[in-house]
Amino acid sequence: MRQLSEKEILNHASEIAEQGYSIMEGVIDDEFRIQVLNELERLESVRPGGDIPPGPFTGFVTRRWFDLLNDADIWQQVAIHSGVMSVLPHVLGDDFLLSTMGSAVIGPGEESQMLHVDDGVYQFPRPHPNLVCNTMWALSDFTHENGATLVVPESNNWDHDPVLGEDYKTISLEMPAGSIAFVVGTCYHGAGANTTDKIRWALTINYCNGSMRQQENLMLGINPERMMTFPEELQNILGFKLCKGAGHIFASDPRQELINRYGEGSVEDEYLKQRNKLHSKRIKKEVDYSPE
Ligand SMILES: O=C(O)CCC(=O)C(=O)O
Repeated sequence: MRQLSEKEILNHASEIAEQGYSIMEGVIDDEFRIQVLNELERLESVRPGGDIPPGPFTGFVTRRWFDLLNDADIWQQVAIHSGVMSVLPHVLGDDFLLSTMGSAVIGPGEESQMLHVDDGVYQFPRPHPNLVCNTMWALSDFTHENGATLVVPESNNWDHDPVLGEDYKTISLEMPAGSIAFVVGTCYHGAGANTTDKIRWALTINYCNGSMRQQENLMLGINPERMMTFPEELQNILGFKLCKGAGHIFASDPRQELINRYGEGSVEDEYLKQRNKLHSKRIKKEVDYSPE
């Protein structure tokens, strides 16, 4: 992956602070991008249609796969993309965590998503420090027509969350395949409508301030023995280190106790053999992911 210069890192950080978003172009190598697309095709074959039932907020023809760190190893590399890892400390502080990883594969005919803020999940009054930063991975070109993410520039600096039914002036985050856009958790945004006959291929990889609860229950969802085989950088953002004293075991850094208990770990996890078989049961459950 292309390494960002210090100047680029600071530019992205200041754009995020000023306008709520910033686009990094040319940061996903083509080979890697194709591997991720192939992995999404594989997910379609084992968990067809995505991991959640169709719904007004998450979409009717949008495929969202979750719990990706229990799938192919490539997701471990996605989570610690070097450009993302170099900019996020300037947005969320040094102890930021991975919060949730998902796909956002928008099919033809999908309507635009309700504008929302990603840190709405915490219900904290604004203004507040940055709690969340999303990264939108363009695996295919993002255009206004195919549903590029819509943002309301500078809304990150407003003192309230979006009001339902209000008409906001949005722009489309148009970017070529291979780009990643940061969208800070206070910025009003949502997926655009896909009016084309082609799929918009994307990932949404979301990070949070180290003092916040992760949105996806990564520490319970992944077998600790399996986590021991992950790169250290990924272990850190899953919660293998302290954040200002929080997250300890025996009042110490948790990593040592995990090493004592699980050693080098193992990629074997018996449950993963049946996980995909439960897919159809899982998606029949009516889960409402819409913000309250
Ligand atoms: O897919 C997009 O462009 C935005 C996704 C998003 O904001 C969400 O799913 O919460």
